[in-house]
Amino acid sequence: MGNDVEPVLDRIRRALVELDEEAFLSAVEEALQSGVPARRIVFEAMSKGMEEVGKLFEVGEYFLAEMIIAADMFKKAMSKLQPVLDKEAPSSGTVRGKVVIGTVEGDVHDIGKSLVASMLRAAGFEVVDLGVDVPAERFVEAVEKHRPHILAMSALLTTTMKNMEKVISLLEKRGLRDKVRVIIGGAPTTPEFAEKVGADAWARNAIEAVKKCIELSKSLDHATS
Ligand code: B12
Repeated sequence: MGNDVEPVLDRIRRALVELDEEAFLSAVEEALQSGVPARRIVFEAMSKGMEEVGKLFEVGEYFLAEMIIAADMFKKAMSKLQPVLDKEAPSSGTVRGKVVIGTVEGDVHDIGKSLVASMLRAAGFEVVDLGVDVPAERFVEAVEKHRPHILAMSALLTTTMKNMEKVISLLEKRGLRDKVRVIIGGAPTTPEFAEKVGADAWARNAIEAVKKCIELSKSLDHATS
């Protein structure tokens, strides 16, 4: 399988951008049937399509309604893709540690956060998903309660990403900062921002997030042994 996969990935991306649900879902099905890896469908076609939908919104060509339709289409496709993604996971069976994850206060974007959560589960992490619009206090309570190895935060808005800093300072205040590794992500975040707010890691997408969380859990093993 080589470049012959590109046309179907391109059709998936375009159908999502054009909000053509029927063409989109059937192209996803067709790709799956012909053996295209689910992760390529999600990351090389669907995620790119969502970025384009965002750009169309930004320039005023699409409105909130179109973003809602696109999100709904994405979720419908995920219900078919998720079981396949789980099977494609590199190392199910190994318990790698616990992660508490959520989208920060003021922010209801959950597609990327949920994708990160499910790929972490598939890779062997126990994941506690706090959902969206999670206040700093609730993140910190969850760290106290679940004692995770890793706290993962998502933000999709430039106006909400600062809430990650709030969570990290609250962890410090409660004396919990050195008990947990913090990873952040989401479209407006960058490695520089992660460093600035005092997070331990940043990842561009769910595939990288799994790699970084594996590294973080190893670094904790060293720290505690
Ligand atoms: C779908 C969508 C929505 C949907 C969300 C539905 C849902 N259930 O999630 C709805 C319609 C509700 C929505 C609402 C709004 N949205 Co919106 N939305 C989008 C859109 C088009 C796609 C997001 C998405 O799902 N992408 C697909 C997933 C797979 O990708 P992802 O989220 O980026 O996640 C990946 C990585 O970022 C990373 N990641 C994500 N989280 C984490 C966490 C960790 C720990 C790690 C390591 C990695 C990681 O891994 C993920 C998987 O690979 C984006 C465009 C964009 N470029 O992101 C705009 C976008 C984020 N939205 C935007 C805006 C402005 C809004 C609204 C304010 C619009 C309005 N006027 O009301 C509201 C805000 C609502 C709120 N309070 O949160 C802007 C934000 C601009 C900015 N810079 O702040 C964007 C960028 C669009 C744009 N270009 O203008 N939106």
